[in-house]
Amino acid sequence: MAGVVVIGTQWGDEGKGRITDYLAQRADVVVRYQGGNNAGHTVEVGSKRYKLHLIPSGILHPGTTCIIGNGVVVDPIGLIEEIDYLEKEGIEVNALRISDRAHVIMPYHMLLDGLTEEKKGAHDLGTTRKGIGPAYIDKAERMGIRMCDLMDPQLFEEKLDQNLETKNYLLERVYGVKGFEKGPLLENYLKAAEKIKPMVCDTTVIIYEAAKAGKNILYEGAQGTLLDVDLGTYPYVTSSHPIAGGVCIGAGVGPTLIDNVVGVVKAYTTRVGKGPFPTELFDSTGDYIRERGVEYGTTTGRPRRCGWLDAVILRFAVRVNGLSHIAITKLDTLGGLEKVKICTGYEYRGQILMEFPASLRVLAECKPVYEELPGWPEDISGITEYGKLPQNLRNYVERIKELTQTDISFVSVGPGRDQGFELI
Ligand code: 2SA
Ligand code: MG
Repeated sequence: MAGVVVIGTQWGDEGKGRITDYLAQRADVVVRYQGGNNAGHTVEVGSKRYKLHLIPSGILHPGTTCIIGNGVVVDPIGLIEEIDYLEKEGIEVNALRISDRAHVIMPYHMLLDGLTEEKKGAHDLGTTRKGIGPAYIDKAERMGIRMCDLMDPQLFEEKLDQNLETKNYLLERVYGVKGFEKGPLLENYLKAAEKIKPMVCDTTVIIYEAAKAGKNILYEGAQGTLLDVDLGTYPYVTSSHPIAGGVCIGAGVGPTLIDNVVGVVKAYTTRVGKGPFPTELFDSTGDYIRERGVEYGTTTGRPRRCGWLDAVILRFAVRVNGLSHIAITKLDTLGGLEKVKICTGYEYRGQILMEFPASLRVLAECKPVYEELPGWPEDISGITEYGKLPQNLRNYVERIKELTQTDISFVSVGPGRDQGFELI
């Protein structure tokens, strides 16, 4: 396995948590490299369902070192809540490490996230309001507070003073809302710092040494390719790099130490938040998929927009991530439909586009060109062998392989650990 990256090929929620959980059985180290607690990964183990936001899914495997890398933005209060939740569930978190270079999400980031969205009115992005964008803005503007700063009370106070000066100016003079008082903020954050201090370190050393020792390292992406700030459907994107290239920067590891990139493909497409979505369904099939697939945001509870699988997007994801393999999830959700469709190209002003366009104006005008395949009405819940799954389901998988020219390494037909099939 060596260095393996798991990324989302669509707009997030492809079931990466499930695939990571599966691969984590063999991993020594699992690393999150971007995003923050805007992510929502659902993993089912037996009859238990775990919802993770910031902590790598590898935490559910005892003995696996879990790393929150430098490219992640960390809300320390949210992190402690997640640690407490896992501990209450009887999960050990001793093997969690947090990069001393990771940036800290502050309460003013969350407030500004909401205020900016409201100010944008009809042009809002539909963010999770977790402060992700504003925290990455501060990082790029070189105003951010990092974990290593938070661990040093005096330095933290200095940085907080500097930040509150500009943030309170913005909040009070531009948005007309009350700014933050230093006292309670300082107290809460220093208390949180004390709790997470034993976990904060230079995580690049752990990763490098593990890679050199031939250990298995899994890099767990959050969100998806089309939410990447450079390659996604900008501006309807998140502020980080969910694509495979984000691993090098966000984990502090060189490309020579990465061996494989697995792209997770949900058997259909979903999106939360705004922005064009060519294969979106507004009819009862869309509702059928949403209800059967429980397509509601893990973090915000928002209903997800649902549509057919889009091979234009998949080919784009294969290219920009250099995918070596594809893992297909949630094929069971499409069960019961008489016919299923795959978009193979876009019709745009009388032309057929085969590549995903940069301009959202173009994308908004694209009409999907579909091919139709027969569905699989059979009950597949008890099937434990890939070869025993309905022929039509396997044909659908085969068609994805042809359209993407990429090997399918894993197929899942349910959330349970026994409902997945390794194909290679
Ligand atoms: P943000 O909060 O700045 O990252 O929002 C910017 C856009 O990125 C989208 N985004 C997501 N899309 C899918 N899943 C995400 N995680 C949660 C989940 C989301 C939830 O697993 O369901 O619970 O609603 C996620 N995080 C960010 C977001 O919708 C914006 O379009
Ligand atoms: Mg999710």
